[in-house]
Amino acid sequence: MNRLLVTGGAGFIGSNFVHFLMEHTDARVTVLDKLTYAASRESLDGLPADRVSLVVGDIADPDVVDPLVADHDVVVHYAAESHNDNSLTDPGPFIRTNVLGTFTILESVRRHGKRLHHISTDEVYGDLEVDDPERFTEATPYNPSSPYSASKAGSDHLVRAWVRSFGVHATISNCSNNYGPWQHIEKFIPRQITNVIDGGRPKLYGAGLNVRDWIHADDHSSAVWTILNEGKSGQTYLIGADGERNNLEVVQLILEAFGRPADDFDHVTDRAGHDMRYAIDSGKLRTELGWKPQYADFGEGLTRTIAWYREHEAWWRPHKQQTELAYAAKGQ
Ligand code: NAD
Ligand code: TDX
Repeated sequence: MNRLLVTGGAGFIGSNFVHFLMEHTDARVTVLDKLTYAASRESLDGLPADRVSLVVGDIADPDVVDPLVADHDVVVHYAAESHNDNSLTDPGPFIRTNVLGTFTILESVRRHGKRLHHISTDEVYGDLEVDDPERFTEATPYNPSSPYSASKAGSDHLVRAWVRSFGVHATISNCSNNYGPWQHIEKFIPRQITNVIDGGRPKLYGAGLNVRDWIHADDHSSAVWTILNEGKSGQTYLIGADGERNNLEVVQLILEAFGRPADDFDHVTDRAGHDMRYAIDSGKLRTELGWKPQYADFGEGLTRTIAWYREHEAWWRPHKQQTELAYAAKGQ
């Protein structure tokens, strides 16, 4: 497991995973990333050059993927189009990258007999009612709502089929909503933090009562590392840290951190088909593989994330105006 090919390693969660590997393991990493609008080379700055290299390329291009897969022990597959709102505006790139890109990687790991870990999302299970006592488990039926989550569900099904039909050595993890450093400011938490830094108001879709199950990106990374080492081939593991909060609560925590009034936010146009609630039961991962999250306290993780965005204004500032103009055009 010494040489890892990490697709999407210049994005939010992938880059956090590469930092995790540098800090906690002796793995060597090649990042394969197309450097879309969501990527940032800076997220990989300062990492040891003898252990991390970046190849700029498309996971849907077999000529790029195949020689890289041949040359590594394991593929950890993060690359994706990841934003639900964008999938509602233009679903095409989601099908191409998330479905065709995963197919391309699967054919390559099959050809070369390599191990794959596929990164996916809890959104493949659809949503829950706010008052439903159930949480998602590995046995929950797939029921995706958006073009994004449908494309991720499609990619999961491909991985499962390649395991069963071709004996590909693969594992899958479905994680809940991540927060932490290097997350693009189009996403909920960094959008609101940077709005408040700018003296603006957070923007809540609809009533703001939708629930997300927040996990720090570092905890996602440690879970993936655990699965890479201890996970059983063909298995799916759900990753979550018991971090359920509704969006209004999160906005009010952010406002409180800046000393702003609790009602200093706007309600804006709701997302079409907006999933109500995600909630993960990560019992299998904890019981069978012995994983547990380090960030037990969401408030503390959020405080550190707010500090990070305050300290890294030069990183997000160039994207802020354009991101907000695109939202404003949709009444959001
Ligand atoms: P992100 O949008 O921040 O990063 C995605 C990365 O993939 C970017 O660096 C981008 O350049 C790259 N990429 C996109 N298309 C590519 C292509 N065709 N070829 C090569 N690289 C390409 O996304 P993220 O939030 O870091 O999500 C990473 C993975 O984790 C995704 O698979 C996503 O579905 C999954 N996930 C995300 C969350 C979350 O809360 N963000 C939760 C669960 C699972
Ligand atoms: O400005 C906003 N206001 C708002 O109320 C934005 C951008 C979002 N929201 C709401 C929508 C959701 O209920 O906040 C919640 C979180 O929104 P996103 O950050 O867009 O995340 P979500 O749609 O839940 O999906 C995320 O988690 C699962 C990731 O983007 C996915 O890649 C991952 O699979």
